[in-house]
Amino acid sequence: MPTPLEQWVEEQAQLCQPQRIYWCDGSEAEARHLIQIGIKEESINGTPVFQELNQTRWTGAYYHRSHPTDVARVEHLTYICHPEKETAGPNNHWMAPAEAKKLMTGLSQGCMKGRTMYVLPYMMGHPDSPYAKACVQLTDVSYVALSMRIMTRMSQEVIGRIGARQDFVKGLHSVGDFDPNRRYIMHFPEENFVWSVGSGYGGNALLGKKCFSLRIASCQGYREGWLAEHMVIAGIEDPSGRITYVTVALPSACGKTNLAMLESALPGYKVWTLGDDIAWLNVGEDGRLYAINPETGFFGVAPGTSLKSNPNMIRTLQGKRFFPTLFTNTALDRDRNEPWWEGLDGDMPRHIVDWQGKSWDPSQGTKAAHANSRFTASAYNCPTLSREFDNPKGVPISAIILGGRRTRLIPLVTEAFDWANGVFLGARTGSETTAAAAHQIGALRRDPMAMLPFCGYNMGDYFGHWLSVGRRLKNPPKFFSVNWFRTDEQGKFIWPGFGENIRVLKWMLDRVDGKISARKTPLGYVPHLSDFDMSGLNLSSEQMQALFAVNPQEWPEELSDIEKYLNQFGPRLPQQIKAEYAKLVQQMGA
Ligand code: SAT
Ligand code: MN
Repeated sequence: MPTPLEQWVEEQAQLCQPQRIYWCDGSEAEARHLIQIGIKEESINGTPVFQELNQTRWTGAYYHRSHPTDVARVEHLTYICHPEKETAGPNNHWMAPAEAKKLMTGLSQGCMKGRTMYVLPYMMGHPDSPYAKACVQLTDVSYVALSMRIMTRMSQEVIGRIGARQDFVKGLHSVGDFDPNRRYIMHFPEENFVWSVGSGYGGNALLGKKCFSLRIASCQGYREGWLAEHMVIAGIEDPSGRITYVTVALPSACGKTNLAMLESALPGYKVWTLGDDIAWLNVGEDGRLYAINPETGFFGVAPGTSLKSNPNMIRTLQGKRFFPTLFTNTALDRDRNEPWWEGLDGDMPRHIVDWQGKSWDPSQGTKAAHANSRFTASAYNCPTLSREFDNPKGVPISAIILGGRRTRLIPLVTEAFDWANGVFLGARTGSETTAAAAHQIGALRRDPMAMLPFCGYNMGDYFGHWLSVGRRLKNPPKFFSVNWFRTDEQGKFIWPGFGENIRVLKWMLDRVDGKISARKTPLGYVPHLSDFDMSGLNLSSEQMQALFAVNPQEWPEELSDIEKYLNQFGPRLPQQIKAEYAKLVQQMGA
């Protein structure tokens, strides 16, 4: 008798008709073998799936060039298929499950002909964690199989763990023919199933990542009483050696990875990395909020990553412990056979090949690396990895930090008045858009808790769920908002960011510990300038004031935009959030 898993794999194989089926065991030997297959046997758009890079400076590094139309998440082709449209909410594209299955069945008929179907058994979360989930993804490209080995805990033991169960998390992925018109990412939360065709890009193809660990898992969390969030998890060690754990939500490409492995500009402080993208939050037995990172790797933006912006990431990328490290759509230094991107340290190489494989020179006015070019690297190569990384229980969280990219209005840091005010702060957060998804860059969009593209159900209910988790906590974390991106009259960023962000974290720790008071504004508490550690940093007091300014006369437009945004959730918007909005309006004197 085949197990439910074997039977499911067989059914998908009948639909997709691969030439062969390959069950992965997640071992390093297998990874080395798959690299060779990607170099010698598989290609995309006529280019081999992998190219070996200079192994002296970049141990275990391989280069991948995507199909030119396949460089980012496609939110307009991403659907959440609940039986009822209302459950998906105005924040999601919706399709009825039966219709979506019919469409996807048509697109998947024979889509793996002549190719290998890789079966990837993996855990999201440490296998010993009560919060972990057993999953299986099918894919038809070695790049995805290897990326999943880096990003998840892939092993054959998962198969035994699934055993006779039917309810394991399922993902079916094929790159299809890369036709953008035949590209869809479909989610079936009621069946723990993701079905993705037509793209090999991270967020569309590594189905354990945004698709499962955020969109589907957020629905599981809603049913089961926990939260799946788009958040960094980090430990901040103070000079006494005590470590305080925080989570941080920022939209894609706003510096989450840099923050997760920040190298402190303040002596005595140190940041320990637990995750750069996803946090699962559970109420622990002691009534505190605990976070685990379901992933084991970083899928980060390459351009701008340097020894200055993120030295620990550069060290991670050159790490030797875990094989392999992948670079996707960066440029190449042709002479040294090394990855290169705008913002990397050192002199510009003499001969650069751009992300599309063409010879490049700076006078062209184009970028050599794609703006959303990425690296995929194991957390086990990270020199600042927290010793709690594999703790099945996770770490207790003292602060939840929310932010976006705002050139105006929003102070460098504020502290919410209480939990409900913090959830409202999350609900009203907006951000100027970046290159991580295929849309206009620089426009303002509301992105509550940085979850807009990732919340798998109605966001009105999501705000209510956050409020209800808060009611179960005995010792709730404080909420903070951050904005590294405020500009001056000349349009220049006021705050230096990067390693200096530790100053903001330090202020938060002092607030969490009840060591200092703060100044009340309509948006929450902001620092007294005298409490904010500016030692060794050259910012004038006018600049500091500009960073923390809250000017009610600038707010009417923002307030009405927030109201318009929240109103789309109609009766699903919790009363408490409406009350928080009313309070803000009143305090702004609008
Ligand atoms: O969605 S991805 O995981 O590909 C990257 C991102 O947008 O954060
Ligand atoms: Mn992300």
